[in-house]
Amino acid sequence: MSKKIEFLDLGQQPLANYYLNKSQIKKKEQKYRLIVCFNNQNKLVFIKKTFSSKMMFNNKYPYRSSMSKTMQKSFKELAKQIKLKINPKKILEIGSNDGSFLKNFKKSMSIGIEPCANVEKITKEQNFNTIPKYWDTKLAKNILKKHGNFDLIYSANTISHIKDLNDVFKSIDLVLSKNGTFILEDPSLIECLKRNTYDQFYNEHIYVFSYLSLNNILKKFNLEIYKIENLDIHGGSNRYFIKRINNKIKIEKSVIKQKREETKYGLNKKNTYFKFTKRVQESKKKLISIFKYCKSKNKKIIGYGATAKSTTILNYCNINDQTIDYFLDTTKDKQNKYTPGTKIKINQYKGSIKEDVDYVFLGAWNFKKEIFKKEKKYIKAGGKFIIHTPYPKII
Ligand code: JHZ
Repeated sequence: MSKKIEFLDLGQQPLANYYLNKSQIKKKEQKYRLIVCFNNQNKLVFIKKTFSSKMMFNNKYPYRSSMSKTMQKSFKELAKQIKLKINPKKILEIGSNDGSFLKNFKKSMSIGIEPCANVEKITKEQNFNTIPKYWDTKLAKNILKKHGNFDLIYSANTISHIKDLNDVFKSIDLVLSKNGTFILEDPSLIECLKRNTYDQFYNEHIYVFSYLSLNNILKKFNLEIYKIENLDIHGGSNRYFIKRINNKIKIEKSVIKQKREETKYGLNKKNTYFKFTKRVQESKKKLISIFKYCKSKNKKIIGYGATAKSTTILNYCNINDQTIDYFLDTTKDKQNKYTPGTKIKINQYKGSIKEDVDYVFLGAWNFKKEIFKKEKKYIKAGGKFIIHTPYPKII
């Protein structure tokens, strides 16, 4: 019997990517209770309250995948691998954002689907073939009629954002060619639990997938995973290579390994999730005590990378503009706005941490390596960061 178990309550939260204008900060924001659940039948981990795609992904969407060198490099390397090992004739990308992946392929062979018209426009302006629509069976049927099947479909950080997974995979089944590959990339549940990154949960991340849960869903559509790459991207992601069950490609060892690891860790058991909840509650206490300690010493704290993820942390731990003076961020559409719920100003990042600050809260902790490389001068001068994963500390 299907059973949904609520295991984590992250409190009242605003919509993660809803950065506020100055005129909006005095107004009441829409909030919801962020509760995370586990389905002990199909092993899916998901958030209880969801919002429509239209509400989350529209022509005001601020996220750009091109804002990090790490992402650009990852897309470039994947494109190289695809050309070498799969050599597709036609590529479809679901959730193409600002074209960071597509730009590695010939314009004539690729199509990008991106429902956020303001972001889609960026890729279209570079003469890529992009469609500003949501991925569903209606669109899949139209694409099939107009362009035929695709031998490669790629989707990074998008499928976990779509509520109706049955419709998602039905649509994939419609357009994927007989021997085609669907590459799906999303944050990894086991890494989220190991690293205590509860901030992977927010309104856009409806699901955080494991191999165990994905495989259960894919079976219904005669699809299966034949290879898995564990990536460090976004704090630990998995890249799943998916094929039709009757396609004879060998299932690689990486799949067996992932299954073994997830089972050993207990991703199929509810107790694992309740243990995680305890760690998250401890993490909250510790992070609050670090901020309190810094403030008691009259230290200046700023934030670095106003991420969607940090919306969860800041609101769950009640950290607002009384604690963090402002955030620095490279994204134009976030600058001069305020963080959702906690109303911390976001300033333009000007090439390095130039300000006289004592501590920098790392909102974009998933790009720690890239950021530390950039901020050598600040670190050399004794500058410190506050980070919440795997446990809150000053580094
Ligand atoms: P980043 C978004 O989440 C939303 P976020 C979405 N739901 C998702 O799944 C992931 O992306 C993929 C800034 N930055 O990538 C840029 C600097 O300022 O962790 C971004 O605003 N300086 C679709 O928002 C933010 O940090 C830098 O040097 O959690 C990073 O956001 C770097 C590297 C980034 O995703």
